[in-house]
Amino acid sequence: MLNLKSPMVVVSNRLPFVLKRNENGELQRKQSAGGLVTAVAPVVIQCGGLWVGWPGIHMDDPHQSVPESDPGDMGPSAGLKSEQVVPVHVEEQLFDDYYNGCCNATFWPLFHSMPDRAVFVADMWEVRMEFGLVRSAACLILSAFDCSMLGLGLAIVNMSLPRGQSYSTVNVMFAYQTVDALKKMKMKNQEGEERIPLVWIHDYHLMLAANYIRQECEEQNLQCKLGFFLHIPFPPWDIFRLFPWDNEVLQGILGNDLVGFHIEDYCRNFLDCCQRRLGCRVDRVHNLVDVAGRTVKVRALPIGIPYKRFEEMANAAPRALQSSQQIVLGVDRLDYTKGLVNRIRSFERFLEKHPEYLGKVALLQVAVPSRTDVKEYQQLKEQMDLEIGRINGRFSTLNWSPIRYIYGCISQDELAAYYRDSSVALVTPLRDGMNLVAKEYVACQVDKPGVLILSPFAGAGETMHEALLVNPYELDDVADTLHRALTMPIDEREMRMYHLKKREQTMNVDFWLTSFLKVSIKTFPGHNVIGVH
Ligand code: ADQ
Repeated sequence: MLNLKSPMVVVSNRLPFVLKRNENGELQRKQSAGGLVTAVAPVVIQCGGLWVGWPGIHMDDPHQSVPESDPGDMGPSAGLKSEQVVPVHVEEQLFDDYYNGCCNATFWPLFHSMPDRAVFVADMWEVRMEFGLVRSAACLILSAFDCSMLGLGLAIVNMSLPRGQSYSTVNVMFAYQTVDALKKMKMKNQEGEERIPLVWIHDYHLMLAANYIRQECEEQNLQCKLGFFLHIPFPPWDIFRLFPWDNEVLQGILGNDLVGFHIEDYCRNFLDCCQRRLGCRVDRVHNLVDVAGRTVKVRALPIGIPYKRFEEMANAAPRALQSSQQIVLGVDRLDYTKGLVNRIRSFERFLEKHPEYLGKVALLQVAVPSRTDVKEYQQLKEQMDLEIGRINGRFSTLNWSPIRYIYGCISQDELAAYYRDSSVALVTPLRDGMNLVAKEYVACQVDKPGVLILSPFAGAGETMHEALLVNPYELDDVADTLHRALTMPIDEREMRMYHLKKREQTMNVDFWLTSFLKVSIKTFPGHNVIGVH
């Protein structure tokens, strides 16, 4: 059980829910159910903390407050009171430039070591504008919002902020809102003890926010500690240095006191970059970086899943797959990093090599629509449709098709049943920070266990040693490994799954959160800000 003495302020691109309008036009919360929200929201609620993020909707009146959750809402962030939520309203065009332009068109492919897909446009980044100027502009926008002068706010966005400053401007807006909320927080508890808030910034959307928060807090004589967690890989120096403004990103991340990555490899990459690009003194034994008179702690903190919840869902869910065929399962966001096209081509290769499986095995691919307004993602969808159509056209019979394809979101219960009832999970991203699907599959093996096939290019490949590891670029390797999985004796499956389950059960999402907080305590000695019981 986690019990925080000091408040935690989570800063992430999105709030733990999105706002939607109901048929009467009223705003309502729609819960997000990801692992991060499930683990972190209860802690924020318990310690009277805050969650700063984009509400998922562009509001006509940004002055409007976030509604309380519906009375029947049982989601993990339902207990988060309206005053604990700090929505960051960003004008539509600016948000598009920042999110689709810089975050998804530049950082996402680059950090996944796919530089050919990355767009390096000065207009989308350019951060050389003095912090003071960016801040003044952002503050002007926000104060215009405060006065409900939306028209003026938007005019300022269009006039004084060339599109170039989208990433830094939005980071400043998040920082400004965070500091504004910190100002209103009580810094002492009932016993008169100091409560120094821990600000926990998440992911590649907000890599510059820490220094802005730090500077603003110094100016306003406020205290806080800053932690950061990157959910995607941190690439090697040779890839990272392709980004023309690489030093600014490094300095931005180093604005934090504690920096967390999923695995040691990413920590090493980050330390390399700090040393080679910024010339920082780096302690590779203790994973420390010296910068501007401070020491930043860098840690591998692999994220886990709410294991028990998935296990319970798998135990309770009715049978989902009624067919007598064996199912090979893929579950992903439709993203080019997930290796979906390679995967279905590997399955085609498997059918070519093992025609005895025709009519007996099917690949069930569930793909959640993602970033659907981006051209590259639309092209991937078209490519998937074409390839699946081609393979199904080639092998299908009257009663059987080799690939079943669901393009959409499915409920967690249904997902748990799919995991449980599949013989094999094919988790073969070309590159992935961690990959939670591999872990969820393991948690749901409550019946006769299936086999996990996993790419070593996912962070999960670092620890899930009992999975069958395959190179997703080698179609024959994947096809042969799939054959091995389908013919694996039950005792080997049980033995492998036993160890996989044991590890994920322990290293679940609460363990991840506790580890982060424990490192925070050690990072901020003397402040005694957090108690972990
Ligand atoms: P993602 O890239 O989104 O996360 P992943 O870790 O696989 O990737 O998580 C996907 C989540 O979406 C899973 O919880 C899964 O259950 C859910 N999901 C997938 N398909 C679904 C469907 N059709 N319907 C409903 N739910 C579906 C980023 C990084 C990862 C990192 C996580 C957490 O890219 O590498 O593991 O953050 O840090």
